Amino acid sequence: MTAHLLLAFSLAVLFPILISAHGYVGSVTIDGTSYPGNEPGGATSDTIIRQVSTIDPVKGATNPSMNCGMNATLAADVADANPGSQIQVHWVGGSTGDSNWPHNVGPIIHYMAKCNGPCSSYDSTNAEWFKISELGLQPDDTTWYQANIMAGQPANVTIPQTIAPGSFLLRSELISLQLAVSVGGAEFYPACIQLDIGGSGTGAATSSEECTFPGCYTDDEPGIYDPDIYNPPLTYTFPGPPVAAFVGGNSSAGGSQPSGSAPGPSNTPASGSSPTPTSSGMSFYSSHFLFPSDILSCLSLPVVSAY
Ligand SMILES: [Cu+2]
Repeated sequence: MTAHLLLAFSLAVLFPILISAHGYVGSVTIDGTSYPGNEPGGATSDTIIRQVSTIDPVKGATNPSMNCGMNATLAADVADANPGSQIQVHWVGGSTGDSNWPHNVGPIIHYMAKCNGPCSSYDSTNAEWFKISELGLQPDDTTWYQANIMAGQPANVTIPQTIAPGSFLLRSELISLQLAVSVGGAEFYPACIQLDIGGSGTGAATSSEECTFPGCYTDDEPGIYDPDIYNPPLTYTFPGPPVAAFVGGNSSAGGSQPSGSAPGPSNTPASGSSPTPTSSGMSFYSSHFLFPSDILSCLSLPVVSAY
Protein backbone atom coordinates (compact mmCIF):
# COMPACT_ATOMS: atom_id res chain seq x y z
CA MET A 1 0.00 0.00 0.00
CA THR A 2 1.41 3.35 -0.94
CA ALA A 3 1.73 6.13 1.55
CA HIS A 4 -1.05 8.00 -0.17
CA LEU A 5 -3.43 5.11 -0.02
CA LEU A 6 -2.52 4.54 3.57
CA LEU A 7 -3.18 8.18 4.38
CA ALA A 8 -6.51 8.14 2.60
CA PHE A 9 -7.50 4.99 4.37
CA SER A 10 -6.47 6.41 7.72
CA LEU A 11 -8.41 9.61 7.22
CA ALA A 12 -11.49 7.73 6.08
CA VAL A 13 -11.35 5.64 9.20
CA LEU A 14 -10.53 8.53 11.47
CA PHE A 15 -12.85 11.22 10.25
CA PRO A 16 -16.01 9.95 11.92
CA ILE A 17 -14.05 9.73 15.15
CA LEU A 18 -12.64 13.21 14.75
CA ILE A 19 -16.02 14.87 14.72
CA SER A 20 -17.23 13.09 17.83
CA ALA A 21 -14.11 12.71 19.89
CA HIS A 22 -15.43 14.33 23.02
CA GLY A 23 -18.75 14.87 24.72
CA TYR A 24 -20.91 16.23 27.51
CA VAL A 25 -23.88 15.48 29.74
CA GLY A 26 -26.95 15.43 27.54
CA SER A 27 -29.49 14.83 30.28
CA VAL A 28 -29.94 13.64 33.83
CA THR A 29 -32.61 11.33 35.20
CA ILE A 30 -33.59 11.65 38.87
CA ASP A 31 -35.78 8.89 40.27
CA GLY A 32 -37.22 8.37 36.82
CA THR A 33 -37.76 12.01 35.85
CA SER A 34 -35.64 13.20 32.95
CA TYR A 35 -34.05 16.64 32.85
CA PRO A 36 -32.52 17.61 29.50
CA GLY A 37 -29.49 19.86 29.32
CA ASN A 38 -28.25 22.31 26.72
CA GLU A 39 -25.80 21.58 23.94
CA PRO A 40 -22.33 22.97 24.63
CA GLY A 41 -22.13 26.53 23.39
CA GLY A 42 -25.64 26.23 21.99
CA ALA A 43 -29.04 27.62 22.88
CA THR A 44 -29.69 28.34 26.52
CA SER A 45 -32.86 26.85 27.93
CA ASP A 46 -33.78 26.54 31.56
CA THR A 47 -32.21 23.36 32.88
CA ILE A 48 -30.61 21.92 36.01
CA ILE A 49 -27.29 21.18 34.25
CA ARG A 50 -24.71 23.94 34.10
CA GLN A 51 -23.94 24.56 30.44
CA VAL A 52 -20.42 24.21 29.12
CA SER A 53 -19.02 26.09 26.14
CA THR A 54 -17.52 23.18 24.25
CA ILE A 55 -17.35 19.41 24.17
CA ASP A 56 -13.58 19.65 24.51
CA PRO A 57 -12.04 18.36 27.72
CA VAL A 58 -10.57 20.40 30.52
CA LYS A 59 -6.79 20.03 30.32
CA GLY A 60 -4.56 20.59 33.32
CA ALA A 61 -5.54 20.02 36.94
CA THR A 62 -5.18 23.72 37.77
CA ASN A 63 -7.57 24.87 35.04
CA PRO A 64 -10.43 26.91 36.58
CA SER A 65 -12.83 24.91 34.40
CA MET A 66 -12.02 21.86 36.54
CA ASN A 67 -14.83 23.19 38.71
CA CYS A 68 -17.90 22.47 36.58
CA GLY A 69 -16.61 21.95 33.04
CA MET A 70 -15.37 24.22 30.28
CA ASN A 71 -16.50 27.79 31.00
CA ALA A 72 -19.58 26.45 32.78
CA THR A 73 -22.38 28.92 33.45
CA LEU A 74 -25.11 28.92 36.08
CA ALA A 75 -28.26 26.97 35.28
CA ALA A 76 -31.68 28.48 35.93
CA ASP A 77 -33.37 25.44 37.43
CA VAL A 78 -32.87 23.23 40.45
CA ALA A 79 -34.28 19.71 40.75
CA ASP A 80 -35.70 18.18 43.90
CA ALA A 81 -34.07 15.01 45.12
CA ASN A 82 -33.81 13.07 48.34
CA PRO A 83 -31.38 10.94 50.29
CA GLY A 84 -31.17 7.69 48.36
CA SER A 85 -32.36 9.23 45.09
CA GLN A 86 -31.16 7.33 42.05
CA ILE A 87 -29.47 9.57 39.54
CA GLN A 88 -28.48 8.64 36.02
CA VAL A 89 -26.10 10.96 34.24
CA HIS A 90 -26.35 10.49 30.49
CA TRP A 91 -22.97 11.27 28.95
CA VAL A 92 -23.12 11.62 25.17
CA GLY A 93 -20.65 12.16 22.35
CA GLY A 94 -20.33 14.81 19.68
CA SER A 95 -21.38 18.44 19.68
CA THR A 96 -25.07 17.58 19.47
CA GLY A 97 -24.99 14.41 21.51
CA ASP A 98 -26.01 12.16 18.66
CA SER A 99 -23.34 9.58 19.33
CA ASN A 100 -22.20 7.58 22.30
CA TRP A 101 -19.60 8.78 24.74
CA PRO A 102 -16.33 8.11 22.87
CA HIS A 103 -13.86 7.08 25.58
CA ASN A 104 -13.41 3.90 27.60
CA VAL A 105 -10.19 4.35 29.57
CA GLY A 106 -10.45 6.10 32.93
CA PRO A 107 -12.60 6.47 36.04
CA ILE A 108 -16.13 7.72 36.75
CA ILE A 109 -16.19 9.92 39.86
CA HIS A 110 -19.00 11.81 41.59
CA TYR A 111 -18.72 14.65 44.07
CA MET A 112 -21.18 16.88 45.87
CA ALA A 113 -20.78 20.35 47.34
CA LYS A 114 -23.16 22.49 49.34
CA CYS A 115 -24.36 25.64 47.64
CA ASN A 116 -24.26 28.81 49.71
CA GLY A 117 -27.85 29.83 48.93
CA PRO A 118 -29.72 28.62 45.86
CA CYS A 119 -27.53 26.62 43.49
CA SER A 120 -28.99 28.58 40.57
CA SER A 121 -27.03 31.63 41.71
CA TYR A 122 -24.10 29.96 43.46
CA ASP A 123 -20.58 30.61 42.24
CA SER A 124 -18.88 27.32 43.05
CA THR A 125 -15.31 28.57 42.63
CA ASN A 126 -14.65 28.03 46.33
CA ALA A 127 -17.09 25.18 46.87
CA GLU A 128 -15.91 22.40 49.16
CA TRP A 129 -16.39 19.16 47.25
CA PHE A 130 -16.66 15.73 48.83
CA LYS A 131 -16.57 12.48 46.96
CA ILE A 132 -19.63 10.22 46.99
CA SER A 133 -18.58 7.52 44.54
CA GLU A 134 -15.69 6.37 42.38
CA LEU A 135 -15.58 3.63 39.80
CA GLY A 136 -12.47 2.52 37.99
CA LEU A 137 -11.66 -0.96 36.83
CA GLN A 138 -14.03 -3.87 36.64
CA PRO A 139 -13.05 -7.06 38.52
CA ASP A 140 -10.80 -8.19 35.66
CA ASP A 141 -8.51 -5.23 36.48
CA THR A 142 -8.42 -4.58 32.76
CA THR A 143 -11.79 -3.21 31.63
CA TRP A 144 -12.93 0.17 32.86
CA TYR A 145 -16.50 0.86 33.94
CA GLN A 146 -16.28 3.82 31.58
CA ALA A 147 -16.48 1.27 28.76
CA ASN A 148 -20.13 0.89 29.71
CA ILE A 149 -20.67 4.60 29.21
CA MET A 150 -19.12 4.20 25.78
CA ALA A 151 -21.59 1.36 25.20
CA GLY A 152 -24.45 3.76 25.87
CA GLN A 153 -25.19 3.27 29.55
CA PRO A 154 -25.56 6.18 31.97
CA ALA A 155 -23.28 6.91 34.90
CA ASN A 156 -25.34 5.97 37.94
CA VAL A 157 -24.99 7.49 41.36
CA THR A 158 -27.07 7.43 44.53
CA ILE A 159 -27.52 10.47 46.76
CA PRO A 160 -26.06 9.46 50.16
CA GLN A 161 -28.72 7.85 52.35
CA THR A 162 -27.98 9.97 55.41
CA ILE A 163 -27.14 13.32 53.84
CA ALA A 164 -28.44 16.42 55.61
CA PRO A 165 -30.96 18.42 53.55
CA GLY A 166 -29.92 21.48 51.59
CA SER A 167 -28.92 22.85 48.20
CA PHE A 168 -26.14 20.88 46.56
CA LEU A 169 -24.24 20.63 43.35
CA LEU A 170 -23.63 17.14 42.06
CA ARG A 171 -20.40 17.02 40.07
CA SER A 172 -20.24 14.11 37.65
CA GLU A 173 -16.77 13.55 36.24
CA LEU A 174 -15.35 11.30 33.59
CA ILE A 175 -11.59 11.29 33.28
CA SER A 176 -10.18 9.96 30.03
CA LEU A 177 -6.71 8.54 30.47
CA GLN A 178 -5.91 7.46 26.94
CA LEU A 179 -3.19 10.14 26.78
CA ALA A 180 -2.24 9.94 30.44
CA VAL A 181 1.09 8.30 29.71
CA SER A 182 2.33 11.90 29.64
CA VAL A 183 1.98 14.44 32.44
CA GLY A 184 -0.85 16.76 31.46
CA GLY A 185 -2.31 14.24 29.06
CA ALA A 186 -5.39 13.38 31.10
CA GLU A 187 -8.69 14.75 29.82
CA PHE A 188 -11.16 15.90 32.47
CA TYR A 189 -14.88 16.12 31.81
CA PRO A 190 -16.67 17.59 34.83
CA ALA A 191 -20.37 18.51 34.81
CA CYS A 192 -22.48 20.14 37.53
CA ILE A 193 -26.12 19.40 38.33
CA GLN A 194 -28.14 21.65 40.64
CA LEU A 195 -30.16 19.87 43.35
CA ASP A 196 -32.31 20.61 46.38
CA ILE A 197 -32.02 17.65 48.73
CA GLY A 198 -34.89 17.05 51.14
CA GLY A 199 -35.30 14.64 54.01
CA SER A 200 -34.14 14.83 57.60
CA GLY A 201 -30.67 13.35 57.47
CA THR A 202 -27.72 14.68 59.41
CA GLY A 203 -24.79 13.28 57.44
CA ALA A 204 -22.03 15.50 56.16
CA ALA A 205 -18.43 15.24 55.06
CA THR A 206 -15.62 16.38 57.31
CA SER A 207 -13.38 19.22 56.21
CA SER A 208 -10.48 16.82 55.68
CA GLU A 209 -12.62 14.98 53.13
CA GLU A 210 -13.26 18.12 51.13
CA CYS A 211 -11.30 20.01 48.51
CA THR A 212 -11.83 22.65 45.84
CA PHE A 213 -11.71 22.43 42.05
CA PRO A 214 -9.13 23.26 40.96
CA GLY A 215 -7.22 21.98 43.96
CA CYS A 216 -8.44 18.41 44.44
CA TYR A 217 -6.03 17.04 41.82
CA THR A 218 -2.49 17.52 40.60
CA ASP A 219 -1.28 16.66 37.12
CA ASP A 220 1.42 14.25 38.25
CA GLU A 221 -0.42 12.21 40.88
CA PRO A 222 -1.21 8.53 40.37
CA GLY A 223 -4.56 8.14 38.74
CA ILE A 224 -4.04 11.18 36.51
CA TYR A 225 -0.52 10.56 35.26
CA ASP A 226 -0.45 6.84 34.44
CA PRO A 227 2.59 5.67 32.48
CA ASP A 228 1.42 2.05 32.76
CA ILE A 229 -2.14 2.64 31.65
CA TYR A 230 -1.72 0.21 28.76
CA ASN A 231 0.02 -2.53 30.72
CA PRO A 232 -2.80 -4.57 32.27
CA PRO A 233 -3.73 -5.91 34.68
CA LEU A 234 -3.78 -2.54 36.38
CA THR A 235 -3.94 -1.32 39.92
CA TYR A 236 -5.66 2.02 39.76
CA THR A 237 -5.28 4.74 42.38
CA PHE A 238 -8.17 7.19 42.33
CA PRO A 239 -7.27 10.88 42.42
CA GLY A 240 -8.71 13.22 45.02
CA PRO A 241 -9.93 12.52 48.55
CA PRO A 242 -11.46 9.20 49.63
CA VAL A 243 -15.22 8.72 49.43
CA ALA A 244 -16.59 10.62 52.43
CA ALA A 245 -17.07 8.32 55.41
CA PHE A 246 -20.70 9.29 56.01
CA VAL A 247 -21.57 7.97 52.57
CA GLY A 248 -20.91 4.47 53.86
CA GLY A 249 -20.98 1.24 51.97
CA ASN A 250 -24.65 1.35 51.10
CA SER A 251 -25.19 4.77 49.64
CA SER A 252 -22.38 5.12 47.18
CA ALA A 253 -23.49 3.90 43.87
CA GLY A 254 -22.09 2.14 41.14
CA GLY A 255 -21.54 3.36 37.79
CA SER A 256 -23.34 1.83 35.02
CA GLN A 257 -25.97 -0.69 35.83
CA PRO A 258 -29.12 -0.62 33.72
CA SER A 259 -31.92 1.60 34.89
CA GLY A 260 -34.49 0.06 37.16
CA SER A 261 -32.09 -2.08 39.10
CA ALA A 262 -32.29 -2.04 42.84
CA PRO A 263 -30.63 0.81 44.73
CA GLY A 264 -28.29 0.35 47.62
CA PRO A 265 -25.65 -2.26 48.22
CA SER A 266 -26.24 -4.06 44.95
CA ASN A 267 -24.92 -1.02 43.14
CA THR A 268 -21.53 -1.16 44.74
CA PRO A 269 -19.00 -3.01 42.66
CA ALA A 270 -16.87 -3.81 45.68
CA SER A 271 -19.70 -5.98 46.94
CA GLY A 272 -18.95 -8.41 44.18
CA SER A 273 -22.19 -7.85 42.33
CA SER A 274 -22.00 -6.88 38.73
CA PRO A 275 -23.41 -3.46 38.02
CA THR A 276 -22.98 -4.10 34.34
CA PRO A 277 -24.67 -7.25 33.14
CA THR A 278 -24.89 -5.77 29.66
CA SER A 279 -21.30 -4.69 29.47
CA SER A 280 -21.21 -5.75 25.83
CA GLY A 281 -17.91 -7.50 26.07
CA MET A 282 -15.89 -4.32 25.96
CA SER A 283 -12.54 -5.69 26.95
CA PHE A 284 -9.26 -4.04 27.57
CA TYR A 285 -8.13 -5.29 24.23
CA SER A 286 -10.79 -3.31 22.48
CA SER A 287 -9.66 -0.20 24.32
CA HIS A 288 -6.09 -1.10 23.50
CA PHE A 289 -7.06 -1.59 19.90
CA LEU A 290 -8.73 1.83 19.96
CA PHE A 291 -5.67 3.42 21.42
CA PRO A 292 -4.07 4.79 18.24
CA SER A 293 -7.27 6.22 16.84
CA ASP A 294 -8.25 7.50 20.25
CA ILE A 295 -4.99 9.38 20.48
CA LEU A 296 -5.41 10.84 17.04
CA SER A 297 -9.00 11.72 17.74
CA CYS A 298 -7.83 14.00 20.49
CA LEU A 299 -5.16 15.68 18.43
CA SER A 300 -5.82 18.44 15.97
CA LEU A 301 -6.54 17.78 12.33
CA PRO A 302 -3.24 19.30 11.11
CA VAL A 303 -1.38 16.71 13.12
CA VAL A 304 -3.43 13.99 11.51
CA SER A 305 -2.72 15.33 8.06
CA ALA A 306 0.97 15.15 8.78
CA TYR A 307 0.55 11.48 9.68
CU1 LIG B 1 -12.42 13.12 23.67
